[in-house]
Amino acid sequence: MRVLLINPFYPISETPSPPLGLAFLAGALERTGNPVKLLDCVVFPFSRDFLASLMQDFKPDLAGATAVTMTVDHALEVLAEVKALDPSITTVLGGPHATFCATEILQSFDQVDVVACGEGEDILVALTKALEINAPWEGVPGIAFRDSGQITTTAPPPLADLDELAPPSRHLIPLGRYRALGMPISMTTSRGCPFKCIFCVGRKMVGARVRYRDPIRVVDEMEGLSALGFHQINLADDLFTANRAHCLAVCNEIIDRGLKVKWTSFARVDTVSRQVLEKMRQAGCTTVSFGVESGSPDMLKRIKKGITLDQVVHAVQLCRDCGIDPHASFILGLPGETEATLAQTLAFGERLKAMGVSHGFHILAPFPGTDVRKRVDEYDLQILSDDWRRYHANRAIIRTAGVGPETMDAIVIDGERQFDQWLGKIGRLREEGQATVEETWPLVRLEHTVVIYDMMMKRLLERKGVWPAEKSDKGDDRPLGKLIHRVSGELDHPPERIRAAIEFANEKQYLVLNNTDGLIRWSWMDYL
Ligand code: B12
Ligand code: SF4
Repeated sequence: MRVLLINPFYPISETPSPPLGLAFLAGALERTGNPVKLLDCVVFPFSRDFLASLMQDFKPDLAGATAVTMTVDHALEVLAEVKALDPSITTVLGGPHATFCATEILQSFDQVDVVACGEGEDILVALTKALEINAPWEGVPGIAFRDSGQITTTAPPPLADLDELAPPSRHLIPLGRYRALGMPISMTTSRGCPFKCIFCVGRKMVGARVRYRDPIRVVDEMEGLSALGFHQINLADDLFTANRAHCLAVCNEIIDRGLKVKWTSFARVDTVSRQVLEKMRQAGCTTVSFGVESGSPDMLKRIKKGITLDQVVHAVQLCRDCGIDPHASFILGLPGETEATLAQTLAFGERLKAMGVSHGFHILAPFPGTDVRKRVDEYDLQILSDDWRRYHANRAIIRTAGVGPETMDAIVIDGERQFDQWLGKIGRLREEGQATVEETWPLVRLEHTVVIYDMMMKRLLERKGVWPAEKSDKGDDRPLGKLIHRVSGELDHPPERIRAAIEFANEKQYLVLNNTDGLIRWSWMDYL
């Protein structure tokens, strides 16, 4: 079976990582002999023509899209185009949104034939086998599908043994584009989380029992990613620090190999200790993100977070002592939120800031599958929108008895303004010549990213980066100067910013120059 996997669009401002779930699915499919292609709408602009030519070349039998709640509309649009182009293709939707909305999706969207619930490796392989021999879909585990006007759901497969899984097929992902954009790459060392926070679906996707990968294989993978030029690896485990022995084993393996790699991870404040953090620092960990959620002890109990504010203060102080940057994230608008609890959260955020801890605010998005959505009537919570595109957690789509959406939005907007002010300050210092290269780098990298992203999404290299070679193109930097000139008119950025970004991309070899058969052709280094 030829399988097309689809990563739907979501904005660069959300710091996208290369799609790890799809890479795992592709690995499982390739291992069982199924050719796979990946359409990545995060770093390529989607168009029907682009899809049509991809489908004409590849001729898929099966198309599978992934989605979180905020990206499901785009995933459905792409699947509708797939079906319109070739109705004989079987379509599947999977990921954390579809898993908990299978019936609604199958009832409303004809372009979806199958919904895959939970971890997809075994499901997708079983589905390809069933399609190959025309077997009934009842035998495929973990799916929902329409069957004579009814929706049939099959029992989930056993949770995978992580060391038995095929390695993620990252060669199918345009990693070069993510690297050019400066995005971190993610990998996992475990799956699962034993805790029961009422706003989270992560645990429900991957189970409460944490499964671990062999630390040797984990570090092999890290080594491979670092060799590809990814200097920041994000450990996407739900809870990397869930098990002290596993965490130490991974760190020791990195240290023993002398691997110099920087990485970040998620953790709970009650699962870190000085010994673990010191080891993590020694092994290259630069930042740990803690879900603190609220500065109100009552709220923390209500949302079943199971941590105390004292534990938060202790954990972030330990991080600071060990040389790791702690980051604390809060969720506004959880059940029971009032002006008073918001004030507690803001005050606690300020307290952390005074300790040198960065923090950020999201607003509760009650995702399908969460307890908070399922039992909304038991909480003082009103869900204001079922427009899934608004489930990005940056603006309020809920109100509690005590707080309206405007109040919560104002807090997040203030945080965004502070970030802009910080960038503005760096910009001013740069103009006055009073900032070092290191100090201006966050702003400069952001400027490069924005230009490079616009060039990718406007297909500027494809449209403007190809021309018949002339005498004037000879010499090392001639074609680069011409490229800058040719694309500048299409970009809404100051000329010096465009030049700096393109020179940077060229120097880092994110750009590739091909000069054969009398044609100059610039392209992005797509595959690594
Ligand atoms: C690491 C992580 C991130 C990272 C990297 C994300 C990435 N794209 O790689 C960052 C920090 C960038 C991030 C951002 C966001 N995240 Co996040 N993230 C996670 C986390 C902790 C792990 C994801 C992961 O890599 N898992 C490992 C891979 C292997 O699993 P997977 O991607 O889920 O894929 C498997 C299955 O889902 C399934 N599957 C997936 N797609 C398909 C498709 C088909 C056809 C099939 C058959 C099966 C299938 O099979 C895959 C292999 O087993 C999860 C928690 C969790 N456990 O799900 C939250 C989670 C996915 N994130 C979540 C959210 C909300 C977001 C953001 C919207 C947050 C924000 N406001 O910015 C953005 C959106 C990004 C996006 N479009 O994915 C929610 C999603 C809930 C929802 N219903 O929307 C989760 C579940 C956490 C939560 N709050 O409960 N995230
Ligand atoms: S928020 Fe974190 S600790 Fe809580 S259930 Fe989800 S993954 Fe586990």
